[in-house]
Amino acid sequence: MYQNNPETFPKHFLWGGATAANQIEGAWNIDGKQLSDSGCIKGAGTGSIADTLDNATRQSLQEAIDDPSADNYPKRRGVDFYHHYQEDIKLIAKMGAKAFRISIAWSRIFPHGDEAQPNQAGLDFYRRVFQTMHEYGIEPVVTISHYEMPVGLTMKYNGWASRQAIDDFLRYAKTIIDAYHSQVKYWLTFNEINTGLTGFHETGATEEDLTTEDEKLQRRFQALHHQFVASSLATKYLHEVDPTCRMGCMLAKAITYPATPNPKDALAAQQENQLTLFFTDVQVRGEYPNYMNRYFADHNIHIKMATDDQMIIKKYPVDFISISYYHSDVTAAKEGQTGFASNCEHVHNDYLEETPWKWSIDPDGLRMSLNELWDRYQKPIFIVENGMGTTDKVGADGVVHDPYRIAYFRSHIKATKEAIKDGVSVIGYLVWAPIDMVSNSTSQMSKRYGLIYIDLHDDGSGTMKRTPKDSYYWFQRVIKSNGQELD
Ligand code: BGP
Repeated sequence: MYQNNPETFPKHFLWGGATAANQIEGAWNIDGKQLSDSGCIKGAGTGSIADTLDNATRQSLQEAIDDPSADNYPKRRGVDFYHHYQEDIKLIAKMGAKAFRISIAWSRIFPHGDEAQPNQAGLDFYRRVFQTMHEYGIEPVVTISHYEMPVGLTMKYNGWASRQAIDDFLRYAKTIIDAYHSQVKYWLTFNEINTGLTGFHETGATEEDLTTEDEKLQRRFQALHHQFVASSLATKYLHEVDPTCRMGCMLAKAITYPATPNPKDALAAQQENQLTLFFTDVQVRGEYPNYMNRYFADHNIHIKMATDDQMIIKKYPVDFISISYYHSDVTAAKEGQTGFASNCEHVHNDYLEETPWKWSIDPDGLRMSLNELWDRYQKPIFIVENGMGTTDKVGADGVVHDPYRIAYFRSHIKATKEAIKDGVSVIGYLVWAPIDMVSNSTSQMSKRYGLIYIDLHDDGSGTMKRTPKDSYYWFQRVIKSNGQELD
């Protein structure tokens, strides 16, 4: 039967903001916490993920473990949310947020990852954080693993490359589900799980002992397989403990366009898109898709699976899909090369503007991504990250005037509204980020995303004072009008 699509955002739409423990908390060695992988990554300056996060080695990690200061490791410092959480949540509440996404630092709960008992001080911290959110009527959204695992587990058995990580993760996941299921209804297992395709940063497994690209891919896909199983088992447990809770997967959704109408470019783009959708195919449909058999054969990848793994993945898929969306990509087929998704290279999109960090700005890509995911799975979609990282200047009046950020959000919220009119079920939109924080990929403070400015700089100087930017007041109006007032 035909029926009209909704004209606008649904009534209980989850407007709000998102963060990650390793980028905001600081307090890296306080109240029993030990280091996580992310606390062992140096600042990259203007570098890229490849220069920093994915090139960690056992030696670089050991040097970091032996270094007792936060000077070279900005994620140890964060923006001291650990001591500012009440003030930050109050400001986020005043903005009108209905939902606030944080992640739990695994190493605050199980400091080295293999303890038999959790760290009570860590558990108490998040209980207080969720309590504060509820006092302001804010719905917590929790990522169980956001780009970090206790570095102890990387050193002990090379992170997710080892099957042992499934058991250690489950002990941690069950502990926090037991502790918070009455406070937290929306859970996500692994942040941007598809970034595990580039290695250490997401898998916690170093690769210095490997030489060829295919050997590295073998390790990454094995690690990701362990995460798929762990994610399904965590979903199973969540539903057993509390059927009112919902588990989501989390995908870094970047749509890839072909560079030209040449079918070779279109094929390259299709394969790149499949490499992203593979993750939701597994986590939502519960099956490894056939096209990946081809990819695994082309790259000589053999994933070791235990007898029940495929059954577990099939039986316990996620309840909803969550995505981050920042930009789109363009791909061109490379002359003379064959092999699934190794025959292409990224090229510039001349139709789009970019941020100073060269991320394209493409709201239509968000609308297409939402349609694509809805068509493929018919599961509710939660946008749990969208935003613009750029430099900000504090004005003479002490406030950041950021029309560029407002323009970015406006265009992406409009695109979301269009997708809803297209018939897509979108349940929420969280900005990245309500507060400034240390950048994930470059560890800079100067790459700012926040609607609230934090006076902290790349060299660690600053008062940590929090001040709303113009975008904060703009978003306040957006939320108040449930997305009607966007100008
Ligand atoms: C996503 C991550 C976040 C976040 C954001 C912005 O990939 O989930 O952790 O930081 O991107 O990225 P960046 O800080 O690298 O600019």
